[in-house]
Amino acid sequence: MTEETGAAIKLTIEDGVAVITVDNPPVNAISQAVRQGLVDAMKTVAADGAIKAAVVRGAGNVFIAGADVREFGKPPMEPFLPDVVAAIEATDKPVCAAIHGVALGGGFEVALGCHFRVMSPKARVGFPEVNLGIIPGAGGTQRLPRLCGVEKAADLVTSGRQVAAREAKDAGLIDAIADSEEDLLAAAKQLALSKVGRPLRRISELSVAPPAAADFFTTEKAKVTRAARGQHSPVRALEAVEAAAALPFAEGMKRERAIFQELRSSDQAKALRHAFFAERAVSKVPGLENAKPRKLGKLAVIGGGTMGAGIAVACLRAGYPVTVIEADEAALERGRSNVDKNLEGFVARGRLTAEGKTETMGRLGLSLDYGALGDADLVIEAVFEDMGVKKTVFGKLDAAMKPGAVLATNTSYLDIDEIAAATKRPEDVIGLHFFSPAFVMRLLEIVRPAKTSDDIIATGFELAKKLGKVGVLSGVCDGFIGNRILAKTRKQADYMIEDGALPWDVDKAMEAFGMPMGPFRVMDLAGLDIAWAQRKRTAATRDPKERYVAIADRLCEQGWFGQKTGRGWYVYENGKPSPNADVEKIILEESAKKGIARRAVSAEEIQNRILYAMINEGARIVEEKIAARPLDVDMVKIFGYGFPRWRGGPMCTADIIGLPKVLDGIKALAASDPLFWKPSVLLEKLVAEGKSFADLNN
Ligand code: 3H9
Repeated sequence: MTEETGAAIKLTIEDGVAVITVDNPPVNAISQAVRQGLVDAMKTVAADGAIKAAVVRGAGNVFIAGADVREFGKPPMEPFLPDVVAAIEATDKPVCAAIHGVALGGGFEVALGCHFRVMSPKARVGFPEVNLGIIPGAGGTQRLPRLCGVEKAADLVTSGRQVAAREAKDAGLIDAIADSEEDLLAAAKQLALSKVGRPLRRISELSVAPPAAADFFTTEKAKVTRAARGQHSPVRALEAVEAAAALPFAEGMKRERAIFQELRSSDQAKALRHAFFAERAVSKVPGLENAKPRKLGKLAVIGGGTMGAGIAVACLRAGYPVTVIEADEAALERGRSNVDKNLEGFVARGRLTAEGKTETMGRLGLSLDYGALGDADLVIEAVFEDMGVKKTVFGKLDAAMKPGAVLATNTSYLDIDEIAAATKRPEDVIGLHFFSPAFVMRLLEIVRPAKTSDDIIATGFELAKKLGKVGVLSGVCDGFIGNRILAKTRKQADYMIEDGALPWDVDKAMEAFGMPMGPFRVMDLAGLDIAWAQRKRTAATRDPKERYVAIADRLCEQGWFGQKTGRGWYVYENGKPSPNADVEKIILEESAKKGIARRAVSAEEIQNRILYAMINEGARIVEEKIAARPLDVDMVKIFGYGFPRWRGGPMCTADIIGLPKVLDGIKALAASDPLFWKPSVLLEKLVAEGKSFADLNN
């Protein structure tokens, strides 16, 4: 018998067991209809004498992915999830959750309301709420410690990490693991039936064992706060677990609900929701809906230096065979050794076995001959950043690659239209801009030259997905989206040290803002020599009216290139940075040379000048259609430059601050530096129309 209790929930009775299926594609998110359907199903279970037990399961690929995040910005609608979970738990017939795919957030809370849980071997459970700026809000923080202790519960709710079936079973989160996904329903039904007439264990009725260490919550709070870098939700999730240990269940539930509701409407939650949806929208570029990616079987990389080898490793790790081409035997051997070293790093971190490494190295081909590229479907050029060199390489690629192959360049700054013009097939040329280390950094800028066909762009996105990266489409311009913004923020950082701040003041302020590293520490890490060479190359064409800060040049003249020389903005001893006192002297001299009366620059001013520089340039990038939408800029900054995800990216931050306030701030800064702080036309237009960047994302 099948009973429709609402479109999202189906109930069938099989062998005396009510099989309650949540069917709300694509991920069975708990919408109002799902909540209502579950309550109605529980009423049927209670009332129908033919039903002896029940199983809750999900249709499609997952059990339940959680509450419907799209409902979060709207007024809450009854029935509320804590009541739904309580209704399941209160049922006096055994209820078992049959978990396949994932049970996340509210989905896991529904499972914890059931009296028993069976998982398929490949399923995962977890509470990812902190990543959305909230905490579990339907009893997760209260039931979890009752099942697995406060230590494990604190780990799971503060990290948001997902747990595989084995770990879940060992921690007592589930009762059994089915032999296979096919056996899951039968196993759940059998378990539920075997408990008919026996006393049922309701998690809410269990007590919470106190932590093994008396100071657990104090030390854990310090640890979580440090790791969260300004994000509130992990610390608040810990607070809810602490409440579970201190209060009776009903009181703990009230505490959890209060924190959940407070966070749900917070700016951080808004920003993290934006990041969640933007991460999924970024590959859905307007106008490219019908473009089909080309086949990606074999890949090739030109150049085995740091970047080329890094790209090769990223591709090898994704399972592709990769051929690396170098100019001579010595360079080829260096390339092989670079790949080997990088893979060894994965082995050392326990992320690759020794056999896995051997297998991976077995897929690496090395050659001096472009003739080895005949069967490659896509090649990524990663040679020296020089137009002449790149054009020569592309001429050779044009001759060597089969028709239909994708010819990509990893250039960071050069004009790809010009590179494409060196071939007879500019429609097959694309930019694939990786970030170093290429096997770690998630961002891939997919750069679209004028003549490139849509299916080549789609192939770029397909490769990004296969490599586990976030692909963002960018038009051709100097620095594309990311480095173009970086150039502006670097200038502001330079101006501020000439105005009165010191590099470590700037770094401290930006780290307090939520960046993993301040701009001067990043420069030391990347090496000051690269930007120095670039400045020397572009010196002749620099706008003479533009303010030029020579401090970094003076460091480079001393041979202080940052970490690799042990000295840059900072001095490195045993890898640890401390402020370079000689740098301070140089800065004071340079300010004096220009007659600048140094003044105190507050942390707030530092943060605003860097943030507003990002926002204004980001707006120009959207205005010029280099980025399709503001969300593309946000994704570049979050995945390539460490912009705090909980701020949603610079464009989302601008919306949260309010565009009129941002524009006023930019205009105020323009009073002393009108050349730099010319407000973006788009920003002015949005303010005039009372709109936000988010309006352009939809
Ligand atoms: C929560 O549960 C709070 C409760 O504690 C308290 C309540 C009182 N809602 O990722 P995909 C969409 S908070 C709405 O590409 P995959 C997604 O936008 C929630 N929509 O697939 C996409 O739409 P589109 C805690 C959602 O196979 C489509 O589904 N849970 C939700 O790579 C496919 O998604 C989470 O944070 C949602 N909850 O990965 C889990 N989830 O096609 C979040 C997904 O229009 N979800 N969508 O772009 C995930 O981690 C992954 O989506 C999942 C599937 C692993 C499930």
